[in-house]
Amino acid sequence: MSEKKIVRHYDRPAGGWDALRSSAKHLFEQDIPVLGARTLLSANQPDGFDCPGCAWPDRDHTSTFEFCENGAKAVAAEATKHRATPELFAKYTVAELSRYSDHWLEDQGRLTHPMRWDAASDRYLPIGWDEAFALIAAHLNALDSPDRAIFYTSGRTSNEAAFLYQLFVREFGTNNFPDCSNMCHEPSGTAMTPQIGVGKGTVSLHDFELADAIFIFGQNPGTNHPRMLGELRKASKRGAAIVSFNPLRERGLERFADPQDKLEMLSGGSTRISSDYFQLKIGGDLAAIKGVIKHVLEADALAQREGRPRAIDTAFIAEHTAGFEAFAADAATENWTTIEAESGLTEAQIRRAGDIYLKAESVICCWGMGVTQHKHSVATIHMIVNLLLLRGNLGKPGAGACPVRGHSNVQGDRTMGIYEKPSPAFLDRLGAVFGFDPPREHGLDTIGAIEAMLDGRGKVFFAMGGNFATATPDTEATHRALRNCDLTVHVATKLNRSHLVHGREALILPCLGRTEIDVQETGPQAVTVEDSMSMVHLSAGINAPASSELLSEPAIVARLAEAALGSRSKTPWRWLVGDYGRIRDKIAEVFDDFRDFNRRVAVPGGFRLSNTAAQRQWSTPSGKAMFVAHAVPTDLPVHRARAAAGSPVFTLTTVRSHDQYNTTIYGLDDRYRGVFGERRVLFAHAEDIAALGMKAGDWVDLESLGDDGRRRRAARFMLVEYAIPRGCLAAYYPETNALVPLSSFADEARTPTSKSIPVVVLPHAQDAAPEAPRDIPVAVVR
Ligand SMILES: Nc1nc2c(c(=O)[nH]1)N[C@H]1C(S)=C(S)[C@@H](COP(=O)(O)OP(=O)(O)OC[C@H]3O[C@@H](n4cnc5c(=O)[nH]c(N)nc54)[C@H](O)[C@@H]3O)O[C@H]1N2
Ligand SMILES: Nc1nc2c(c(=O)[nH]1)N[C@H]1C(S)=C(S)[C@@H](COP(=O)(O)OP(=O)(O)OC[C@H]3O[C@@H](n4cnc5c(=O)[nH]c(N)nc54)[C@H](O)[C@@H]3O)O[C@H]1N2
Ligand SMILES: [Mo]
Repeated sequence: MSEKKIVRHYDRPAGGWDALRSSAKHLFEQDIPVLGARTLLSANQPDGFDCPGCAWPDRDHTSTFEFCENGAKAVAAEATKHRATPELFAKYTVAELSRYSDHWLEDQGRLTHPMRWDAASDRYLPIGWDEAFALIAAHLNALDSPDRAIFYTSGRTSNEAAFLYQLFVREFGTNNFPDCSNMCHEPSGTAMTPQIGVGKGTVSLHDFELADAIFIFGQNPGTNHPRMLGELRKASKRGAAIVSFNPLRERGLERFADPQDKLEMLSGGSTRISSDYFQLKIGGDLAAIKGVIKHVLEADALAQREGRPRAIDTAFIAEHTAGFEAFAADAATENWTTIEAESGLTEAQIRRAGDIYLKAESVICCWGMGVTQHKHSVATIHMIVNLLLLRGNLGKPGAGACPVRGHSNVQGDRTMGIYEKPSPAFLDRLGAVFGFDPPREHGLDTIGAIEAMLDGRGKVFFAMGGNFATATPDTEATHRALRNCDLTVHVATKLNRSHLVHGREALILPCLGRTEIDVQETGPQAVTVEDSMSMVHLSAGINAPASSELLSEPAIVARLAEAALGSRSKTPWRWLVGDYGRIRDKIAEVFDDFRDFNRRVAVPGGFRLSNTAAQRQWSTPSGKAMFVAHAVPTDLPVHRARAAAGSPVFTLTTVRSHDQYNTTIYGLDDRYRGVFGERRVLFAHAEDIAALGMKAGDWVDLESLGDDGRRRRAARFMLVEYAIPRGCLAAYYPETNALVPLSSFADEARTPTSKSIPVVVLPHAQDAAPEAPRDIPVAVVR
């Protein structure tokens, strides 16, 4: 950990020697000798495990090891030699543990024993597995309705574990499946399913080799999908245009030195990534894209008048789409003044982006959290797809939609049925294969689950991974919700805040991680995962388990199902987990796409799930891909807060630093943004800092202005000058989650609006200081 707080300009490219140094440092801090880093070399290899870092696909799984700094950190975090044993829990009460920072909790290492919270001593004490399952079963079976129980999933869970988990929960009788997707790419599925008939991306890695232009909206691949930089670098080198839309200057979108390229490393060279970088306003994407669309339509009108070839793909539009006329008419009426004001870009900048789009024969549009965590996220994604449809950039080589997923198996978990709104056809099939009548009523999503726990409808909270207490919005409300439960249970690899914010009874169930050997009745097992481009492949751990007490996630589900369902269930739970190939055979019976699953996944690299939109078949009600019109929104919570408040209201976006994995804090540095040793920072434009009468280095508090009229506060952030548009601010997630009202979410998708929070900036009030987490030095060293 860096001890010094320093803010300085980072002038090097992303990647390079600093990336190698940083990986070595993180391995060292977890007491993993670099020479023994066999673990690392097995990431994303045909006979190794799938990297738990992100959902970016591997360039053919048989290639040599692809170096990725943040993949190395994710692997090191799991393969750490540190252990959170019963001795740790004996030493501290839960109240004492709660005073430590998330970074410290994470650093205690891998959980080794199932633990039960003891109210009398306020300590977690060891408990046997059978006893733990009996306790959960007793709680579940005492509920007056299965819908009183809530089953959360984070996105690292394998297909096999997820499939068994949803089966158990549905046999138990509920569709209450909040998951991390609800806070992540939910709007992507919500937008694309009715629009093009699939809720997933349509491109493969091969398309990245062919694209003439790649548009990237709201994504920071240098930190969150470092292997994507390799693809972008190659695209840049062969002359493809790479166009970034991002309010923040992100080094990874500017320049990259590939640690795998000897010449680049030795010469100190690097490759330019973005050919054009548009620093739009936070939440300005819809306006910007609509402007690009206007430009394309105007160019087409001009081409028609002048008798030149059309600028839009009229044949594609006629054959494959519906709604074009109304959509084009709507785009014509949107005026440039609104587009400029809401996007923060000039008409000339937008027209330039439009010209790049027009010049390219094949275009890929990628997007991440910068697009999905706003009130108008679904509309923005519709607009991205509209843009693609205009020139037939869907279902042709080098083109398509690419929502870049987060967690390494978040897409697979959904495919396996972790969804609160399952389709009747899926439920029919599941019921037929397993001989039961699945519940039909839709279940709770993440926000719905918090509301239900708050008002007493939700009584048992069970989490398959993740860190619900910290990842969710409205921290104060969420914590109250969890504490209001009769029982909270967390299946986890590492200690985190959610284990400390617990119900009247509480359990921590430690599980195997993906890097570890998982031995069941028929020997070592492999699991499967699905990446962001719908490739399904095997993953097998290579390390000895962190503790002999650990169970695998599938085994935990099976034993819990036996305890809770007893003779009610016809499913042979023990037999299924005896050999994960048996689970895969059942998956194949339920999902046509997984026919012959075991054989097809045995091939190195696995197989790709079918994607109708990529084949220009539109599984929509109309049988066509839909153009969907939306006005540029001018009445968002931020607009309303601005109109109502006297003082200047900023739009705050919450982002990941380079040293974190969601709520897991690996370290206190954010190298590419030039911040070291401090996470409580607030990135702001120099002129905004001056206008506030403040200077860089000053400490401030943030207050959000929610539509519910309540002011939520997050205290003590250090101002940092940054290349960001005026009126916009950025700070890290999860320190700022307390500012997001539970009632503020994306239309239709209900994703918390973590990327557009109306806030005011106040001088730091000493009395508002949160109790300083113990491992962070409080004095400012500049
Ligand atoms: N190392 C590492 N890897 C990860 C993760 C991690 O925490 N650490 N998390 C994983 C997960 S679950 C996910 S979902 C992904 C997340 O990966 P990303 O989608 O890259 O996530 P963020 O860091 O939240 O921020 C995205 C980018 O959006 C920009 N942005 C913010 N607001 C706006 C806006 O209004 N418009 C536009 N155009 N841009 C905006 C920010 O400046 C930032 O560059 O990464 C996955 N991979
Ligand atoms: N303000 C704000 N809030 C956000 C976001 C944001 O950008 N801004 N991003 C949102 C997004 S995109 C996401 S995906 C969510 C993430 O929400 P979550 O998925 O709930 O959170 P994580 O931090 O990824 O979960 C980390 C924990 O998972 C456990 N874990 C790790 N590996 C395993 C495993 O193999 N098995 C099991 N059982 N447990 C494991 C460890 O105990 C670790 O502490 O947060 C969301 N919240
Ligand atoms: Mo995510």
